[in-house]
Amino acid sequence: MKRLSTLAASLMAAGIGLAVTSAWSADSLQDVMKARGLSQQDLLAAAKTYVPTGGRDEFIAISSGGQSGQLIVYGIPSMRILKYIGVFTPEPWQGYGFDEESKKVLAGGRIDGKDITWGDTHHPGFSETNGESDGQFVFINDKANPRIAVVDLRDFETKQIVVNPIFKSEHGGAFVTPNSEYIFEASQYASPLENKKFYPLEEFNEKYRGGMTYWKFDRTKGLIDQKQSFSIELPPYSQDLSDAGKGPSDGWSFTNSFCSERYVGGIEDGRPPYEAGCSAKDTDYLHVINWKKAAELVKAGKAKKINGHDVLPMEVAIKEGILFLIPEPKSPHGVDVTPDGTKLIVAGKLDTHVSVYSFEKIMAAIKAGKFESKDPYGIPVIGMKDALHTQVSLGLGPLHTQYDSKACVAYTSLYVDSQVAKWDYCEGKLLDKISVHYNIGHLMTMEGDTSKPRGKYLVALNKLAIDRFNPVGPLHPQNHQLIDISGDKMQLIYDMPIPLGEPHYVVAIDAKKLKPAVRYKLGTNSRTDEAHPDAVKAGEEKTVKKGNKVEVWGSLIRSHITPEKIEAEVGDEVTIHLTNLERAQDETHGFTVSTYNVHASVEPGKTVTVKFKADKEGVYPYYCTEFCSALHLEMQGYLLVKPKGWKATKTTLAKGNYTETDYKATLKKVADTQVIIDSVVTYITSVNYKDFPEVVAMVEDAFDQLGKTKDLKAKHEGYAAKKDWESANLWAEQIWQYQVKTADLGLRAKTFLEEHGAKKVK
Ligand code: RUQ
Ligand code: CUA
Repeated sequence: MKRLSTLAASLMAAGIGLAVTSAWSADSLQDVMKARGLSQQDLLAAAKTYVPTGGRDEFIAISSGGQSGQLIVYGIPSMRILKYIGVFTPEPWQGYGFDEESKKVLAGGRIDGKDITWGDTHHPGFSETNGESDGQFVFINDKANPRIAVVDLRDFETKQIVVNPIFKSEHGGAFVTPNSEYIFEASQYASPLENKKFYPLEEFNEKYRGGMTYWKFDRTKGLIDQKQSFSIELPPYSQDLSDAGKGPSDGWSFTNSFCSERYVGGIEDGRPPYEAGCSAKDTDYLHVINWKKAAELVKAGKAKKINGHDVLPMEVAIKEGILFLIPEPKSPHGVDVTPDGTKLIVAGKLDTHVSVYSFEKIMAAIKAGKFESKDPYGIPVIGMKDALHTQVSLGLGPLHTQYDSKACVAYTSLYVDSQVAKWDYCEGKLLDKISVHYNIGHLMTMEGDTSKPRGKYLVALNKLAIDRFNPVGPLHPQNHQLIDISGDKMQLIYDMPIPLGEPHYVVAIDAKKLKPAVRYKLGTNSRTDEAHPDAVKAGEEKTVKKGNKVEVWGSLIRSHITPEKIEAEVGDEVTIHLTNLERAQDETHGFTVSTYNVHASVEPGKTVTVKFKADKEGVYPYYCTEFCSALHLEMQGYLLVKPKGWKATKTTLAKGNYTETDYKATLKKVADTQVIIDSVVTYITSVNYKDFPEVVAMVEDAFDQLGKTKDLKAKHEGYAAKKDWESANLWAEQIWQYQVKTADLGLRAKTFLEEHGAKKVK
């Protein structure tokens, strides 16, 4: 108990005073520990991961969403999920795949004329500058349908999907060269590169091929330049994970392989199965490729075109001395270049050893022309002994390696042992081990695959969760476990269930490196980052009907959709462009039309288009799908789809029968609300609000809203003079609507200022 109270005291000293704060105000820290059965260890873990309300995480992780075809964004150390990003799969919240702009992005991923609306995402990779993550872009691959996507981190939206023109599957991507010159990917299951004609498995060795594709990244456009990209033809070994050289090894890339036996199964014909034939030999091949030289050879015209894409033939790569193999222990998985670029670590799944290769030794062997043999395709093979720095036995099923900020320290996942090993790769000795739950695949340290790892935390991505969470049926959540690696001993501090896909790999970046926008420039197509040709400013809204086409240029602002009705004839093609006119932070409006399968998420400044055929006569409400304001539910309208040649028989709308008393009551409400607004304005202008850009935006927006009431006073007074109490009352009511929005913003600004310690000004 004594130790306990010391711990409690120190936690309180560190500002984590459960005993004095609100949630369990009646309890002491000890009471809570007792009631919830928590140990000191648990409390420490909680203190290390807890981010108080309004607090921010130190690192941002972007994880593969596995078979969901999405990305998952979460904070470290809190492990709070911040966002899913639709990438290969439609994502309705963001309107991804339900508006025209994002449909174009998804269409970039069509294969053989077919929409492919899912993806098997594996390895996200940040764009890099000088070997460090720069926080500008993230790239992600699709293993099933070989594709790579580009996500812009200014708005966390997918901007491009490119299809690999010669592969049929791809696992070893997306890897990034130290200055994001190329994003590369390795094919996985060999297939004929042209793949237009059938070749039987009997012709596997001759007609099937593997390969590496180097996608040229145009940083200024933020897009992959498909014309400047190229591939290298490789033997039909199953190329796997890869990594780019850095520092001294910059210009080179390294790729593992398995099934270099080139076994093709055939249990149906009485042959041993795939898994036996694909792991028969003791070694597979590490591919060592000089991509800088390959790019020059392609420029010099040494490539041939396959499916319109530049492919450097194997013979050319061999002849020009840019392609080598090195044996590596049985069925390896990850290859990870050390932060200083001098070594690469390969883990052999079916071997307890982790092999540390020396880049210097590899270069020396190449320079001396010292090869032990050639593979069946004539590629020179460097002897394993001539390339190894050391080998260390770490445990069963080593898979992937990540690096610490401390020199020579690495972490390797042990799949079979369900452990993480911490070890020294310079000295070749084991330092520590920790158990994880269960069957770890990838692991990730903060910026741990870059030239400047940050240490601090490690995330274990476990393949099985088994008993870690409340059961939710046979399909279990995934388990990301957070481990504190700041001390000598690793400490497990958090279990995070992920309810989406199998997130193979995740990367994390210092949160300070990310600078996402809070709004778009008014009228932006967010998928191209260009001015949207169909954007409108307030007052420019219009609807045009031409033949069987109805086109609407509308706008959204609290709490109003312009237009309020859209009229069409059955069979018309309806196109609706919507611009969100808001400038306030987080004032997103959504838009949908009943039963037409369209949805848009329109963040401040964005312009979005939805399109459909009004193929059935009837009445279709449309509305805003985000609860954006007190009058959100009233943000509505009607699409009226009339039969051809329809004629109106009744031309007046139903009345509300308002009286003079109603009008007077509304005027009083308006006057009372103005008093509140005035008091808020007095407060805001009495402090240094101009020092808070967030507040300045809110204030501008609030005055915008209030500005709209200007002409309305004359209007309602005019109607009142004519004793048209219906119109007088409703126009006065409209003033109040704007006041409510103004007051809402004003109060938000006031709260913000109070919470951020605004100071009085004279
Ligand atoms: S995978 S568990 Cu990278 Cu797709 Cu290794
Ligand atoms: Cu706009 Cu709800």
